[in-house]
Formats: sequence, structure tokens, C-alpha cells
Amino acid sequence: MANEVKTRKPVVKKKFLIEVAWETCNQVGGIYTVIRTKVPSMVEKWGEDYALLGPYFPQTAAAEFEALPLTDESPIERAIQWMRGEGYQVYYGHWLITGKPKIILFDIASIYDQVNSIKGRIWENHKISTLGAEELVNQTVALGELIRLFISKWTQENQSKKDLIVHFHEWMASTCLPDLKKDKVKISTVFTTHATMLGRYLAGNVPNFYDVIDTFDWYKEAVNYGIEAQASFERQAAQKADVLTTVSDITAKECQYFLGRIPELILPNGLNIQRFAALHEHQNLHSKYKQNLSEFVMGHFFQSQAFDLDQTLYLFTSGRFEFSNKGYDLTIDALALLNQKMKEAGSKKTVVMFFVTKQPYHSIDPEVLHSRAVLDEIRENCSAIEKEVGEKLFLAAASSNNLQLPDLNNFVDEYWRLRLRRTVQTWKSSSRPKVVTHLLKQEDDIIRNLYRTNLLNNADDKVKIVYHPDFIVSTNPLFGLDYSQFVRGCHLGVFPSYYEPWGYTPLECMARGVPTVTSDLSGFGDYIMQIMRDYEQWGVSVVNRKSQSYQESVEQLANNLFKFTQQSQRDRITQRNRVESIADTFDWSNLRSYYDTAHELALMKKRK
Ligand code: G6P
Ligand code: 1S3
Repeated sequence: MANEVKTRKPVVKKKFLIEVAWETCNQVGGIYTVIRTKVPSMVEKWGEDYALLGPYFPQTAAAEFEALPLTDESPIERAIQWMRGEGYQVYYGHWLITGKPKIILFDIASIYDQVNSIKGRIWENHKISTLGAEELVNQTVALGELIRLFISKWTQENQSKKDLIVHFHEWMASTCLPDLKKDKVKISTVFTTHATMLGRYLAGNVPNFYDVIDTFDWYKEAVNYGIEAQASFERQAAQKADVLTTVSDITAKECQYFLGRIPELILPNGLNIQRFAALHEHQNLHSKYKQNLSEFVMGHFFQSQAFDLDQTLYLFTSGRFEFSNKGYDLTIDALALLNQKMKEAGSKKTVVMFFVTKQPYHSIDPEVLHSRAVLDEIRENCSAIEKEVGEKLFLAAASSNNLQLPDLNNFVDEYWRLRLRRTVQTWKSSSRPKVVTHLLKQEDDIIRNLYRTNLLNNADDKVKIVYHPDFIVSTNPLFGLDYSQFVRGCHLGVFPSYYEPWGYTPLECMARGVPTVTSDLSGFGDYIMQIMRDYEQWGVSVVNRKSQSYQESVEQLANNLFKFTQQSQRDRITQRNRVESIADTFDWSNLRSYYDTAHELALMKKRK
């Protein structure tokens, strides 16, 4: 009998992936975008073996969460059942976003009375001091404990012995990581930091931060800025996870110096890029939403200064209010120089620059609202006149025997004539259009620097300013657009950041076919320079902030903007098509593989 060679099938162990983030179903900033946009791609790979964990906040949950009944079949459900039995509030269901993943949300309130003893245990075990820390630290400690209990129970219930990978995003989700490690809970862990606490503070306060990044004593600086607890949690999570990752090479340097570990992997951020089926649909949308911006601009500026809207370009910057980190300082200085260049060159163009960020304010400035409302009234008057003239002209034409056009003036009723004249008269004013749309609670760095550079909407200025100190939502009465539509209506996004681990804003422009300016100190800018030689050809311009002085960067940006104002409409249309066509590079279907590698690596490290 011939020797039978028995071939054994390799045992493919099933795996389960959990991602934990403070921003699961809870929008605060950029991490929400990472998690949310990545879901369809994650669900495609992991199917039912995927879940997200986060905090439960009733208001957001009401809009984005749909509860599921427990069937008691899976380890997850049994773990939830057990926690509920112990008196903790745990919500299980679907996150109502594209991909509809399973999520488990933990109500921090149900464990809050134990926070002090948990903090005491953390101090005992890991020497992380949380004394006098801000309220957010208490909340993250409470969330961490609920997550620790849940994951520990899950592994006990894991009878099918699936490999469990837990991916923690940022320190707020990772306060339990040191304890999970200490307890030898059977999981593989990845920790991704999307910025470092110290980097954020030091970059905003220390000149030439990047030149001296290797000289700081992390602990001393953490105490100095009052972030000892946050920086300690971040450092311990980074050191204790099986795999440490971050979003860019730039932040990897911060990990090395502030967290004491070089990340194994860089995970660039993507978007869920939904291309429009009809070619050039994005061009039509640009035209449509630009019209909304033009109406706002008419209402805001034409009261005292009218300019040619066909020769007007809409530029914008947006992000949280970190004045120098986000490069608002550089942007203002470059705009002042651009204003001067356009005047000297006798440019026919006008640039309207929108600053969109969030600052405390009392209300929208009533004068700005009023002007907008009066413009609407003028439009209504004109429509009434148009209708009246149209009907009378039709009648006159039908009943007339000669082919001479009658005098249209005769068709306008005296009432409407007067009403229109009065409305326009009361609207026109000699005062300078405001630079800020809201009544700010106090003067801030944007206002101070606009005054310093005299960018105050003077009549002869080529560069006009609209500072909108609130994020844009569709209920906003000034633009009537949501943020995505606002971006589409603009011609260029300007984001020359000084501190930006990744930076979604330029990518969000590209996805909508809008050219953009970024910087080589932002993760996104650094990444695009690595993967694309001719990025300028594709509508992405990168300001050199690494090796130039501040003033040289100002001049570079001003020159870029000036060049942009000299483009023809045909150039702009072509550029929009080009930038939109490369946006797919940043679709998660192309970038998920970096996450896959991180998860495989974590499993390998565990098995060793
Ligand atoms: C899109 C539209 C065109 C419009 C153009 C305006 O391409 O399809 O109909 O003329 O936008 O471009 P602009 O850069 O001047 O806003
Ligand atoms: C962070 O959010 P931020 O605006 O505080 O994470 C984002 C997602 O990774 C990243 O894009 C951004 O640069 C970081 O700063």
C-alpha cells in the first residue's frame, strides 16, 4: 500500500476586533472622522466579528444609536448581560452610520461613585497621579474601568477561543490598558495616538519647537502645563500596548521623545470617498453652492462696497481655535501681503477669505443678520416687479398690432417702484463691512492680527475678510449651507498648520474637488509629499514650514495665493477635476491595509 500522506488543513483561528474610542458615537474632533469614515471598510473585512466601544451620552445616542435586544448567544452579549446584572448601564446596538456597525456604549454615571477608589488603585499599580486633574480625566477613568470589566468578562466567555484584538484610540480611551496588561487578560492590543498631549502644548508655546523636540523632560513639562495625568496615561498606554502606532511621521517623533517609544507603524487617515456617478457633478455642485456664498457676500458687503462677483474668489480656512498651531497667524500675514500684491498689480479680482472656527460669542451680530434680511427683501421686491412686468408685457404683446416693444417702465406699479427704492436706500450705508459675523465675548488673536495688518474690509482692499467664529451647520441663517456644501462652494482651502498630526481639512477639500494648501509640518502634507512627486499639478500646494523662516513661509504662501488669483476660470475648472480625480488615493478601501498590518502584528507579538 502506497504511503498515504496525510495533509492537515491549517487551523484558521477566528479573530474578533474591537475598537475603543472616546469619540465613538460622540463627535468631538478628528478621531470621530477617523472612526466613522473607516467603518464601511472595517465591516467589509470583519463582518460580524467587529464592534466599537465608547461612552454613552443620551443626546448623541438619541440621534445615532439604535438598541438591539440581547439574545444571549455571543460572548459579547453574555458579558453585557453580566455587567447589567452588576448594576452597570451598558447599551448594545447599531451605530446608525454607513456600515451600521455593532457598538457598545457605557454610561459613565453608573460607576462614577467609584471613581476615587479606581484612581487610588491606578496610583497603587501604575503610579499615575490624577490628583487635581480636570473633570475629563475622571470621566475617562470611569469609562476605562467599565471597558476593563467588559473586556475581561468577554475573554472569560470566549469559549470558541477567538483571538481578540483591542485597538485603543488616544489616551481618553486607554486608561484601562495598563491594568489589562497587569491582569494578563488574553487580548492583543494596539494603541494609536492621534497627537500627543505634550506636543500640542509645547508646539503652541515654544518657538522653534521642532528644533528642540529632543531636549524636553516629559514629566517636568507635563507638570508645568498641568497635564500630568493625561500625559502619564498616554505614555503608559504607548509603552504597554503590543503595538504602538500614530498617524504621521511627524507625530512619530513626538512619540519617540514624549512617550518613550518609537511607533512600529504609521497609519495614515482616509475618508469614505463617495464619488458622484455623473461626471462633473462636483462642478455643478460647486456652482450651486457658490451661489449661496455669493448671496451672503452681497448681503454683507454690497451695502457699502459692490464688486464684480464673477471676478471674486472664495477662500477659507477652518478648524479648532489653536491660533498658531493651525497656522491662522501665517494665513493672516500672507493675506495682508496678497492684498498689497493685488493692489500693486491692479488686479480685477476680489478675494473673500472666510475664517471658520469656534470661539465664545453672545449671538450672531444683529446688524449682519439685518443686512442679510434686507437683501432678501430686495430680492422679493424684484421678483414681484419681474412678475408684474412679465404679465403686463405678455398682455400688451398679445393685444398689440405693431411689433414695437412697449416702454417697460410703464408696467411697473408706483407702489413697487417706491418700495424698492426705499428698501435699497435704507440698506445702503457708508460704514465698513464687519470682519466678524458674531458678537464675540472677547477680542481674540484673529481680531488683534486683522487690526495689526489692517485687513479690515477697507473700500480699496482686494482681500476681504469674513470671520465666522462658529462651525457651519445647515441651520445657519447666514449661508444656508452645511459644512460640506460650504467647502464645495469655495475655490480654495488654506491650511498652513504648524502643529497638525494629520489634518483632515485639506483632504476634505480634495474629496469635494476643491484645491487646497497644506504644510509640510502637517501629517497629511508630509504624506502627500512622500507618495506623490507632482502634487502641485493635482491641486495640492504645500507651504514649507520645516526649513524656512516664518517670514519666508509667509512670502511663499502669499505668492501661491497670488498665482491662484491669476488663474483663468478654465484653469480652475481643470484643477478641480484633477484634484477630485486623485481623492480616491485616500479612500479607506486603499488605506485600511495599514490597520490590517497593525492588527496582524499585534497578534504575532502576542503569539511569540
Ligand atoms: C463649474 C460649473 C461651471 C461654472 C464654474 C465656475 O465648473 O460647471 O458652469 O462656470 O464652475 O467656476 P469658478 O471657478 O469661476 O467658480
Ligand atoms: C487629531 O485631532 P486634532 O484636530 O486635535 O486627530 C486627527 C485624526 O487623526 C488628526 O487629523 C488631527 O491632526 C489631530 O489633531
